[in-house]
Amino acid sequence: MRLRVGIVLALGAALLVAGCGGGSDGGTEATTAPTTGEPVEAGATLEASVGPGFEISLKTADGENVTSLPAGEYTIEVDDQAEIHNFHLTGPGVDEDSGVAETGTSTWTVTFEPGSYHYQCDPHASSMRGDFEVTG
Ligand SMILES: [Cu+2]
Repeated sequence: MRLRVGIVLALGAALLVAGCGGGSDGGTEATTAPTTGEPVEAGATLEASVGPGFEISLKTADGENVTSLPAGEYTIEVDDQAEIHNFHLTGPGVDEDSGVAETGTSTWTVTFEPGSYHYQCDPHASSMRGDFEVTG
């Protein structure tokens, strides 16, 4: 028993030393990955959501808020969860609106060109809004 504990401690000490060595050469696994998620590629499916509360969002499949995208064609799955809100997406070549009174899901196919895009709920545009950039 005593011997076994000694071996475990020795192993632990060896791992600690190895861990320190890795860190000092700027190690690979120890580095904390940035939390920006995978880069989105053209052709991806995005998820637009509005309601049921005063919430609106456009997210990637990974659940990250969309802030910039490469130009190209995208599929947007829209989930409009309230009769008092709409999801209205505008920008170069795009003007899609889920309708305030309408609810439910729909799928849009859009082509984003380089420039600034904006989405909002029209009745609550001062607070329910978002923007993203499309790069060439
Ligand atoms: Cu609204």
